[in-house]
Amino acid sequence: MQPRTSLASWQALIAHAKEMKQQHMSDLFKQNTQRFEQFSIKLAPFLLDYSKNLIGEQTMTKLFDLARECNIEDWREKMFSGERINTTEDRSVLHVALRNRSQSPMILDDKNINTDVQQALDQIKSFSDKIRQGLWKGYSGKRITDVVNIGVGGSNLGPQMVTEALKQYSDQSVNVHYVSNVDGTQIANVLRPLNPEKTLFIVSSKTFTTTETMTNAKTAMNWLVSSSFDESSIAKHFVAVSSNKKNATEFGIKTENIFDMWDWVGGRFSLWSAIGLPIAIDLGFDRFIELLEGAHEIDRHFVESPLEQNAPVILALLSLWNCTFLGAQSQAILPYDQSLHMLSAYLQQAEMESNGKSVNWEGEAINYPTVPSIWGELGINGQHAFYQYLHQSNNIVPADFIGSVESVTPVQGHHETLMANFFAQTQALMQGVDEQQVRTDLKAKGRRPDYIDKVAPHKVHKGNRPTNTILMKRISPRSLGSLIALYEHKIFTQGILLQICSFDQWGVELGKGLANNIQRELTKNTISQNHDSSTKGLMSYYQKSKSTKE
Ligand code: G6Q
Repeated sequence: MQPRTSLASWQALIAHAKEMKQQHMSDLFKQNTQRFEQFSIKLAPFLLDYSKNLIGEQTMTKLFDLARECNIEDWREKMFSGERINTTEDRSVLHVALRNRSQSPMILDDKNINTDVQQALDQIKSFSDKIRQGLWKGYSGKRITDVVNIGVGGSNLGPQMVTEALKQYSDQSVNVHYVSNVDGTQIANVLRPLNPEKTLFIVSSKTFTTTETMTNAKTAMNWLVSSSFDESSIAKHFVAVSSNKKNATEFGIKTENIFDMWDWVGGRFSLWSAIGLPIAIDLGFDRFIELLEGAHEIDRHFVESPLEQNAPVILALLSLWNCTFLGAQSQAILPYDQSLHMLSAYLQQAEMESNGKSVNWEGEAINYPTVPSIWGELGINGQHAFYQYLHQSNNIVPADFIGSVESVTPVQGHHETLMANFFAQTQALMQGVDEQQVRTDLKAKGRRPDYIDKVAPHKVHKGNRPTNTILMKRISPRSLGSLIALYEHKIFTQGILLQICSFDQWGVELGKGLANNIQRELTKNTISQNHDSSTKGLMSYYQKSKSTKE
């Protein structure tokens, strides 16, 4: 297939990148006092300032030319109209239908799937209301006080990230917990303070085959039955979210307790479906709908705005510019809002599982750098840890800074300190501090010339490090929905620009099968001679150490 490198706009960007590498952003800001106005977008849920990137007007023109040569608008239309753009799995990609609040028809295989979505929402409402109002009783007639979501990856990260982000909106009528790790320590710690009579489990697994989730679910069932002494209690304490009803039923979950999922919703895009059940239980159904509405608002923006004003498209183009054309290899997500403390983990999955691939749609090798690795941490914590690397290492790490105008939990004197850091960091990453400035500052502090000569090079900050700033008004179900959808569409656009199948995850599937053989050997205390010497050596050490008493 025609590689992206053969496009005129791609070649123009390669040449342009060479020129731009000679520029410093602080000069660009001096030359053009309108940079902020020119390179920022104000939308209802947030402001996106992308002026602190190594870009000029020409850069953006060339990037938009590329977007047009890549037919971004046609691809967007294909996704929203239910074409099977997940070609390797032969599936449509319609998570946008889950939050289609305008009710415009979403047609899949000649059927309007809005009806299915509405039924699922009705089921979520009815169930979450019952739990929250104490009408759903456990086996001994007591109301449910604790809900434990058992799931991993896409069946965990989205709901948990949202629950954590919107803690202040929870009335705590029910406590929601998450178990994702098959390390027994996690489930043991979660269950220790809980009462089986008042605990309900949601087993979230699209495939209902994921070993880690099944193992945790079995442990939870045993925990319940060892208290109730009655297998029929499972019906009152277990529900499932899955597209594999057969497996869920065989596992022991009643058909009427199974919430549907569809193959046109990818795991990492599924928090808008019944996978979001713990969110609805924690916050109430109305708040869950607000989350969907916020996402829908950005869906409309993505579909209706011209590319030049389209926030997800711009974020995708800038990622491409920074990584493929300027050579950055990783990207940091740096929230300055405690609510978003799980955002980088969530986006790590969303972007890396979607676009961390090296062949194009036809399976041909891609011979140019594609997407960065995504990492990050709350900004303030990062400042006292890895920001050293961001400011002074030889590797340039583009970063998204995300903050809020208002805190959801205002505490006198805190927010201004937080936000002062937020603004100061992107300024410093952009401007840097040159040697002359360092020397002047040291001299002003009365330092001796020999000390200045010795220390000055260490205090130079080259600057010219790209950042995007996303400034939310306030974290709320609605604005969080918008923020997540912004990144979802960025990732979609990035995949199209790079010709990557964004909606499969063969690397994850590989992991799902890999451990099975070894697990059998570990259980039987044997080691296959077919393993390499390292794996054999490690397994042998493990097995011997287990049987050795200290
Ligand atoms: C997400 C991935 C992956 C998946 C988990 C759990 O897009 O496919 O993270 O969500 O592996 O899978 P199940 O929901 O099938 O248990």
